[in-house]
Amino acid sequence: MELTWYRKGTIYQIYPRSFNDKSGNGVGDLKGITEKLDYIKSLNVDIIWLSPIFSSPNDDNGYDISDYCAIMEEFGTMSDFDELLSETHKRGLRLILDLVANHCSDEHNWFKESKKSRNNKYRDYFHWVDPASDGGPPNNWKSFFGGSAWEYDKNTEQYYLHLFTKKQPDLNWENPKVREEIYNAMRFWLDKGVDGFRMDVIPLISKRKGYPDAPDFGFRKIIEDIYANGPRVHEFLREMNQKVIRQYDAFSLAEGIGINQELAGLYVNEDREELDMLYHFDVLECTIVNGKFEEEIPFDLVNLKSIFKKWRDAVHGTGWITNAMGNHDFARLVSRFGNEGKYWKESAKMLITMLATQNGTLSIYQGDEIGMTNVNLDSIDEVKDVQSINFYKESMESKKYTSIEAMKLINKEGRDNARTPMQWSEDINAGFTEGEPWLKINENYKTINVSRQDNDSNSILNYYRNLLAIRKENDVFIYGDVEELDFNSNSFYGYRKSFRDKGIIVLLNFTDKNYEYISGKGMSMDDVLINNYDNILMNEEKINLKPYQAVVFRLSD
Ligand code: TEU
Repeated sequence: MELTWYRKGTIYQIYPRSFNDKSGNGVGDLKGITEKLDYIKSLNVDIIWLSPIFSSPNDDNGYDISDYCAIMEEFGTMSDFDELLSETHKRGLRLILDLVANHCSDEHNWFKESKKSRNNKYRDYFHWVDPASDGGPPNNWKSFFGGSAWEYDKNTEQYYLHLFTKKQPDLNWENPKVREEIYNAMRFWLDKGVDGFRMDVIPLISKRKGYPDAPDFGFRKIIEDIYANGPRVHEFLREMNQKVIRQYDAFSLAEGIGINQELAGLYVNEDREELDMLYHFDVLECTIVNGKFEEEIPFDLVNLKSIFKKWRDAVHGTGWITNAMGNHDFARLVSRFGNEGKYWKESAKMLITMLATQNGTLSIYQGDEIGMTNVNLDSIDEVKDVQSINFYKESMESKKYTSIEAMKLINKEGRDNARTPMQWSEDINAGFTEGEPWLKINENYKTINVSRQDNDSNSILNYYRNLLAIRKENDVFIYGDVEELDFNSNSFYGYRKSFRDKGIIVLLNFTDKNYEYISGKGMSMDDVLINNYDNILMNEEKINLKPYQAVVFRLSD
């Protein structure tokens, strides 16, 4: 595959609400991001992805858009955006926006109009359906955030569909006018010079005719078979590609909810001209069976290896993916997959070494570069995420969990973990705001913060910088043939990669114990590209990896 800029690049995801607040209203803003562009550049990333910055009543923090071509007031103005974009480009970075095209806000003018009457010209911008014969919802679909996916409107006596909260009505993509509205919004931003879009829940845009009931086979499969991958999704995506994306030097990144390896090619095979890259969920969901707060399975390294392998094989030579292990919807990377305690630093560095050496574009999430951890919220009053709040309410109503148990689950898996404000310094409010932060700041900000790590050559932050610089120089990190080593080990992850005439070998200890890897053949201290410890205990026969040690060797030609 040709290693185009977006394939070679590293994506840095910003959750603007929690990044940096310049105005003092307690909410991060665009000027705050502009102020930190030199910091972002210093990470050696290439593409900034901004979670939604558009007008929104914030029921789901911007994933409920009320005007696609206006900036959320709390975040600043359009001229702040223009400045951010031009300063981003000045530094040789790219900027992509988060396009939420499956649904909008119920406060969007389209929906307000649509609700007025059955004859309103915006009525079929949405999925309005008659009640079932018993007066209840048209089918058994559940919202991702709890309860029925249908909301009744007394005035017009029909239900509308909302796969997320009831303030996020699903748009009706069958209607060509809706598609044109979305394309126009995309053009508006592309004409300003943005470099592409991350496309929120894009596999959900085409609904199944007649809205068939979902069989009772677990939420994950329901997503795949009933909500996502609808009959016209590929036609819509091709149209979007031809009419919009291809007209610009831009790329599209699909949030891959409901897309498994068999279906991946249909979305991202290069010759199909639909989407450029897939952000798959399997790593993020590797311990989650059927959605948040439900039964979890323990982390299993062999399973993780097979996920990476399957995805690599699924798109090899034909399409492209990005790999991520954290974002604004999941618990913190190091808390979930690493070791928050004694080996916090080592495990954070090991995890990013693994991700940065997988085939595909690398996506990292703000704060992971300094090893930010999960937060402890004391009571439901401190919880801000609508998914967690709904879960709490439902748990209290159904008495499935006590309040203490529900809070425990929220603190473990809830989305606020990843949304606490960025920890810049030891100053008040972690240097994030001079106002009252919209969400609690993690109490550990005095020890975990950017300013402390900036000048510490041994910090997680400087490890990220170094690793990403090395990745830029070594295409074999990004792409190549992979040979697994000791695949069945649940403690050790190792692989040899080759691309063109270059090769590397990656050795990762996933435990807090030493691990002896038998064979030091072809590996020499002179060929170490990166190592998260000061030294390596090795000889010709074996390498003794320290807890969470990660080493990448260059293989001699
Ligand atoms: O997420 C889609 C999505 O699948 C999430 O609901 C995810 O399953 C869940 O958070 C994991 O528990 C996207 C956005 O990333 C998310 O922030 C939005 O809330 C959602 O779409 C609706 O727009």
